[in-house]
Amino acid sequence: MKVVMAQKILRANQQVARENRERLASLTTINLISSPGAGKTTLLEKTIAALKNDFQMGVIEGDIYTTRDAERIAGQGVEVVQVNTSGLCHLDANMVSRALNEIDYEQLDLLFIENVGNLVCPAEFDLGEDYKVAVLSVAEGGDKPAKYPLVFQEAQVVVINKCDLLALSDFDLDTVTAEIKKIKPELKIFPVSAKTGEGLEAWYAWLRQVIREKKESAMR
Ligand SMILES: Nc1nc2c(ncn2[C@@H]2O[C@H](COP(=O)(O)OP(=O)(O)O)[C@@H](O)[C@H]2O)c(=O)[nH]1
Ligand SMILES: [Mg+2]
Repeated sequence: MKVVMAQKILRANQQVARENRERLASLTTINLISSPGAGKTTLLEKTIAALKNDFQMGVIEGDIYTTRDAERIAGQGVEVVQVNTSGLCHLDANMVSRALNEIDYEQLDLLFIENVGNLVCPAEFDLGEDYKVAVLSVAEGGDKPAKYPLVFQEAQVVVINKCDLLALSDFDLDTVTAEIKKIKPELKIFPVSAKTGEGLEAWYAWLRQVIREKKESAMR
């Protein structure tokens, strides 16, 4: 019975995700997924500060109970909508649909969705995004891709954050990169430190590229 229920929920989610994708046809939407504390909000703060002169950005902040991340993002001067899941461990397409009713998304170039901190559940739910970006941090240990492969299978991009801590840990960047590629060879990987800024230029360049590509395809 449980399996049938889960399939029904996922099928219903897929339908709403398709509707979200249609609504978001003119902008780029990025769904950020990671364990709690990997650095999603810090990466967003840095990214918004770096790109806000060139692009209109908005953020949907998923959180279980608090508004702390939304307050951090609002400090960057972009439009932010908070979604509290009241205990649920992931965002679903319905929650994003309701959040879209609260944001003037048609005037945006780039919409970030910070998912609830969890490396497992969010991977199953299509929100209508263009890209899922998995954020893995050096502090979590290099075994996480092999232990939680689904999020890496579903993602198109992996940001390996907290590279400033590499020298202090046994996280081996080459080994972990190889493990990630074993799960999905075409994944793009950006080793960065959201704290020091190391590696972020390549991440920004990728964002600029996908924003341009989406606009071109929307005009066709
Ligand atoms: N050393 C280091 N700490 C970081 C980095 N990025 C984020 N942090 C810290 O990690 C903690 C969690 O970051 P946060 O952005 O809230 O993670 P989130 O839960 O994924 O949104 C905070 O104390 C950040 O200051 C980084 O690149 N290097
Ligand atoms: Mg956060």
